[in-house]
Amino acid sequence: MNKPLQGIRIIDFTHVQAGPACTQMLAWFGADVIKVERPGSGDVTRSQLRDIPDVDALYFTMLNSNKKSLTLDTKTQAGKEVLEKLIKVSDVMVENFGPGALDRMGFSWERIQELNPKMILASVKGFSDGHHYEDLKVYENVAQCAGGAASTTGWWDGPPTVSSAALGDSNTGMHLAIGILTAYIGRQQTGKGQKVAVSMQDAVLNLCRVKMRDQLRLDRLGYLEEYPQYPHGTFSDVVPRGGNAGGGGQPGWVLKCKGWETDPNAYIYFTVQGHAWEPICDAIGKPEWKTDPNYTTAKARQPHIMDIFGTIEEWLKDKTKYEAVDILRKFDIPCAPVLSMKELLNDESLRKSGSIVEVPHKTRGSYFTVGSPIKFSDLKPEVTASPLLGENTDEVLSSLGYNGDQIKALHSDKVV
Ligand code: CAO
Repeated sequence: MNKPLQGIRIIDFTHVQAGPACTQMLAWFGADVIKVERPGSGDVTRSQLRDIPDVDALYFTMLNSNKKSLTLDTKTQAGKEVLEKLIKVSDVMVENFGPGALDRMGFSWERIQELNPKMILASVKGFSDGHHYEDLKVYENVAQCAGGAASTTGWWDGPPTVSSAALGDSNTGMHLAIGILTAYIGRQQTGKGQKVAVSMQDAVLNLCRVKMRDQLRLDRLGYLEEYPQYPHGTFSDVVPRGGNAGGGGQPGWVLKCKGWETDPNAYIYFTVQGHAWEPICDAIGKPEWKTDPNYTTAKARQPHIMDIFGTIEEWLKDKTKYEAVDILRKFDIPCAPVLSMKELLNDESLRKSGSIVEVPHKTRGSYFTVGSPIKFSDLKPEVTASPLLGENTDEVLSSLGYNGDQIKALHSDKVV
């Protein structure tokens, strides 16, 4: 079966994580993604955090599967000519260089449009065009701090805290992928390409929207009833860090299970869903709470919600996180074990669904990586290995009309 994005040619001028995560996903769904890399070194992640000497690092392999690699020094005249030819026959160019780098290279949006008016140019930057920080280079944690995630994550008596989920990087890449596909559909209507840009700050903020909701509520009310600070603590004029609080309308907390003293992940997340109160009482052996007015409504429970969680922890003392979830699932209580990366890697369901896949690689042997988190009824994305540096250089050059001698000359001049 043809993959839906088959026939879409993407120049992948990306590096590190935000851009590569975007183009990898489009490659999974069938796009022909050609990663353009500096000769000799390539994407910096090829050599960052290596676990095997001289072999592409897992940092690179997990963000660049299903792609081709073209080495090209785009600062040389001959390199620019190759890139121009490539732009003329491609649909999309994705880049996440520092601010102004593409312009300095001679490929401004105006120039790209001259070369190919149908081209979609997709960019990731730390901050949006015209923002007072638009000149800043940005990495993951910088974006988490600038987008509101860090100030609202962690403990109220500790510093702002970043998440290990790549809210700044991969999340921005996912936003960009939606933008690219939207522009591509738009092009089918207008015949014209357009520039698509996502800033890492905006992408983080978009995911932190409930915290903006809380700021607006705090401005009006002076308190936030679902936060651990309510009703016994104090609120300032900014959204506080709420620890592991539920954050929505349903209180929740991370609770200790059997073995927590030695196992850092012997915990479950437990949610007190309003309409599931009676099943909760039955599950944890507290049937008397079903009729006690101190417990029957969410409002009545909130002032002593931490004591309620303490009682549930007592109940969890002799149960592993898996045993606990197996009991609670029978009562329809939203919960899950806290899973370590080791447990996730060995999770049979994730392997079966293709969310974690094993991929053969030319120099590494086989390696595990994430597969598509998006599942389709008529498409099974297959993950293939990331390319070696320059693995497809000659193939791409000859598809652009370069003959053997010309390709040889580009190699000997170190243009490719
Ligand atoms: N041939 C020749 N030159 C190349 C090239 C190639 N194939 N590919 C890149 N370059 C050059 C660029 O032209 C640029 O040169 P100048 O600065 O002289 O114009 C340089 O390499 C790349 O610069 P950079 O600013 O992108 O790289 P950096 O390592 O200094 O910064 C980063 C990295 C990520 C901070 C920066 O790229 C950035 O802010 N990107 C936008 C935000 C982003 O995506 N961040 C997330 C990264 S994932 O954590």
